[in-house]
Amino acid sequence: MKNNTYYITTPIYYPSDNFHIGHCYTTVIADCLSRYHKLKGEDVYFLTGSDEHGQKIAERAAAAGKSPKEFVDPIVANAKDLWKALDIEYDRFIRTTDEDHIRCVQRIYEKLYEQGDIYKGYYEGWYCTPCESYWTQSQLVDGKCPDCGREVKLMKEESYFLRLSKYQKQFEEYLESHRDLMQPESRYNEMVNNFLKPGLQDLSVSRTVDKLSWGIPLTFDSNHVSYVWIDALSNYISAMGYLSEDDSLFQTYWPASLHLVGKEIFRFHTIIWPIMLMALGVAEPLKVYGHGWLIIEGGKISKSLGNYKDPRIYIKDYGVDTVRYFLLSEVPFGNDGQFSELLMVQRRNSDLANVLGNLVNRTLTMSNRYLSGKIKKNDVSGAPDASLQAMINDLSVLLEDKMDGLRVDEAIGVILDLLRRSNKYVDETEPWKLGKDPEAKERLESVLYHLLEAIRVSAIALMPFIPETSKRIFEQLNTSAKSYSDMAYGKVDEYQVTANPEILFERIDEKSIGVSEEPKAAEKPVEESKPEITMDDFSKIQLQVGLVKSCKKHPKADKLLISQVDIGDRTVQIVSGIAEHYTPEEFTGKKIIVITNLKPAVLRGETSEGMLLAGSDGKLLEVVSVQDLAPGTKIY
Ligand code: ME8
Repeated sequence: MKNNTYYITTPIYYPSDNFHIGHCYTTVIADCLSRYHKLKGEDVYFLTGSDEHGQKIAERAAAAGKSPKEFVDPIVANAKDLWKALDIEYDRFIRTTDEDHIRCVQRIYEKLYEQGDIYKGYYEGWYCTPCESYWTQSQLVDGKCPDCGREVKLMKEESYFLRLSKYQKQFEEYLESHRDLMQPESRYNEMVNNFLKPGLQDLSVSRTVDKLSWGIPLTFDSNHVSYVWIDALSNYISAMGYLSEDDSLFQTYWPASLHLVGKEIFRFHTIIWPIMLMALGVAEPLKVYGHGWLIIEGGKISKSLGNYKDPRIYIKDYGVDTVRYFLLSEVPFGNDGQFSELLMVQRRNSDLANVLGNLVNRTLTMSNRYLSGKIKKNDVSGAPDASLQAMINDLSVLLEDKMDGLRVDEAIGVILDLLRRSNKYVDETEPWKLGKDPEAKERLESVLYHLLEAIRVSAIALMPFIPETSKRIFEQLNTSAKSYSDMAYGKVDEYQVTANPEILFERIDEKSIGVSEEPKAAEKPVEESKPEITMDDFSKIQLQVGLVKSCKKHPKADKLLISQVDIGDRTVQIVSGIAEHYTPEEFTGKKIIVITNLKPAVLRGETSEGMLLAGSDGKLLEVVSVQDLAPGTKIY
């Protein structure tokens, strides 16, 4: 097992609607990592798919007058078409309605039930009959249903539970020596402080068929179907044939090298999933990476908000590699980042057209103009050669360092550094002058050879990121030296490049796209400065350090979070418009700065007894926080 293998997964997405650019983000990054490991000669398995059971899909199907399966089939077909358009090279697209998955999930329930890790109990909560939904006490608004505002009643319902609590200690011990499981590291403390320290509750894992019929039937109790996480998470091993007659994939590829997920489902993948596997006696995944969100005009792109275009429109307008390149390079991996069509076009123009495309085009044009496209390796060296050769030879090491550390955006950065250096090399060596000097033919050939080598090695490095472009570059260079071991200077003895170089990326006029969605910096309205104040004015504001003890979403407003904040001598409730930038889990445990003498205000039915300090440039928002000061400390 795990001999030169690499098993990578994306979440299985809900096909409650067509997939959007946020789903493309995770999937393109997973595809890039998968291609990178293949390039290095590893045996890779890449899994993606769809999570098709549950209340929401059942409801949407009913509203459309279809069965759930009839409802999701065209959405899944559409998703597969999108992945094709984006050059996603997966090994399997698993659907939770696939026969082998259903059978595996049933066997997992049976095994856990037989060994006593799933038991029958009662699920208790506040039930809203018209909405057919359970709510916890803290989710209620003024004691009523947060969705429809109607009366709720305390109901008790039979449910099976997974004994998470039994495994807490064993899991904590495991985690001590496997901190690598939770990536990036910053999310480790969040999980430990917010979920493990308060103690794990057993998890409800079934619903009775009268409440939810669109789930996997449990074989030991025909009155129950699976509910949410066991069904979904099991896909990572059901696709490998776990507990089936043919489990050769499982034997070859498990444990997963990397589960790539968005930060909002990190908890399920780093606590519930590892404990489930522990109970099953199956090895833990090696890493789970929780990445940030792509946001659009200050908010998360989401199916329910409907604030997005079909990503295929961008692919059609700008080409698949512009979209892939943007998703892979624009956002510091792990953080939230902005998506807009204008930013995508700007990135294409600045990196793909001006740096990569320009270098390839000018090198091929000069190769044809001065040497009929035939360039041999020679030793006639000049001053800047050594530094360019060193950069070419260092690229694979730098790339490996960034990719193995999952810093995908920085990996693109090191490739761009070589391309920029190469453009500078053209300016330093001035081949157009050498071309006019019959004495300098050999030096000219050496200069062009250096450039072709820089392009070739960069194109190998770019294969996982923009595979179609790399292919076009290899075709124009007419070279077969394109494997990972060819990433070194001097691997080609003689080039005969194409006589008809084609432009790789035309520059796109930024004015031609929907610029209204993203005003340029210069066009942004200038915020007026506030009038001068005295020290006296300022001293009226009481600023203190506050520790966020707990936090939840405002049940009636998507943009608001409600936090309980310890300010030393008391706890205050603060309602703030940061839900599109922080999950409640992420925010809990932060030490923030609070204005504690502000007159309380009521925001969408919830009292806010203060205000927190945060900054925003219109795209990103960051709450001001401190490290060591204790709750209640005054800020001057
Ligand atoms: O959570 N930015 O499915 P889902 C970045 N079925 N990534 C985004 C994004 C955005 N704006 N929007 C979505 C589910 N994603 C479950 C998963 S796994 C066993 C079950 C990506 O359709 C990101 O990977 O809500 C996120 O975690 C996932 O889509 C959520 O997809």
